[in-house]
Amino acid sequence: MSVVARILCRVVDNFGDAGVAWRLARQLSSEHRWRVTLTIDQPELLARFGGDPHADVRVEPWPAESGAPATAGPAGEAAGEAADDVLIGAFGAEPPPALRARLAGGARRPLWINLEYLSAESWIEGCHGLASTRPADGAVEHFFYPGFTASSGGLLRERALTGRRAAFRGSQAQRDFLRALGVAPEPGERLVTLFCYPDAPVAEWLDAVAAGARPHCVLVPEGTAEPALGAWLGGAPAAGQALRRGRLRVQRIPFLTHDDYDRLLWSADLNFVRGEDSWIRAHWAARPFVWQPYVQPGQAHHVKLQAFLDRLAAGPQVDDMMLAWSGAGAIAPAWAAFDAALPALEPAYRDWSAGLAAQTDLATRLVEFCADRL
Ligand code: TRH
Repeated sequence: MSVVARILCRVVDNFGDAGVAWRLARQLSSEHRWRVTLTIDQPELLARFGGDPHADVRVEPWPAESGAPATAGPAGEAAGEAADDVLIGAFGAEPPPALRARLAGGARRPLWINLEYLSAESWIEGCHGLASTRPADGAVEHFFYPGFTASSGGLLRERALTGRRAAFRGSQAQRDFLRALGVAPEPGERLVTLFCYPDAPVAEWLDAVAAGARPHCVLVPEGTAEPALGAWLGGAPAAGQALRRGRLRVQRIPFLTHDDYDRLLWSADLNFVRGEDSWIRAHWAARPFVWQPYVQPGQAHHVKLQAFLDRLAAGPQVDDMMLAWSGAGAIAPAWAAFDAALPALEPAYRDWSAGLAAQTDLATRLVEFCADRL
């Protein structure tokens, strides 16, 4: 019997909440044959990520406060539609009132799961899988924590992903992909992608790269680091246009679909990523990356970053670079050391990625978690 599931997503900001919810919805549908509805308050964001010919996800806008999605309750059931078996609130999304009422009791109340944000901190292992009963009405919420260890909820990774990456790298398809983007790497050039938050030290880093010994081409998706780029270049490049300074070319590229963003990350020698979803996609490129965590009040993101660096354990050059990229240290010396060490660092990133890819992925863990409780 196919599980009927609903994922609830309310976008806080940026793309990550929608990106993770969409990716999970697609995978539950295409790989686990779940019948998935994604209820989201900004459905227009999904068009930017592209689709999946193997997935059959229904998308519904977030209901007005007084209502609920039609299929969730008796109205939908009367119309011949199955009620939800599983309700997944992404990142603490509280169900709309009518759906929330169904969680309180009744013979067919859905299994309620709160999909948390990813963290490398070890405390999440103690919380993963815990259930909490709401005193007001007895609704039971289950906490599902993505993470880097076998005792956590794991990481999102599609079944065929590493095979697709291996087939793509070095292929004609890769050359065609880069050409279509207007990217023409020059001999000896290091290809870098840049996706970061506005407070990353972009201008200082570009200065350091431009003054360095090795040529670099930095690809920047539109909407990223606009003010810093504009100020540094005296006007940001238009899509496809490359501006050169010293040993550096900077090129603006469009915001890509999920699948093309993967191809971009696989094509680059070094990826700067941020937040949650792009961070994990950079893992699956199995190449060096620099991660900028989502900036939080009170420098809480530095704790998250340090927890990750402790797990990655790739050495002081990596630690110093990622800390400096998040404002904890000077970027120019950190980059100089990281840049020099990069070739030697590649195996550490590759091994880290391979170790994680050998673990069970998040969607499969979630399916097993639900099967034990349904
Ligand atoms: O956009 P983000 O900053 O999202 C963040 C984080 O999720 C953070 O944890 C959360 O608290 C905050 O949102 C509200 O970064 P993230 O997570 O990497 O999400 C970016 C999404 O955009 C991801 O799904 C990949 C996708 N993407 C593309 O599809 N094409 C592109 O060209 C780029 C640059 C990104």
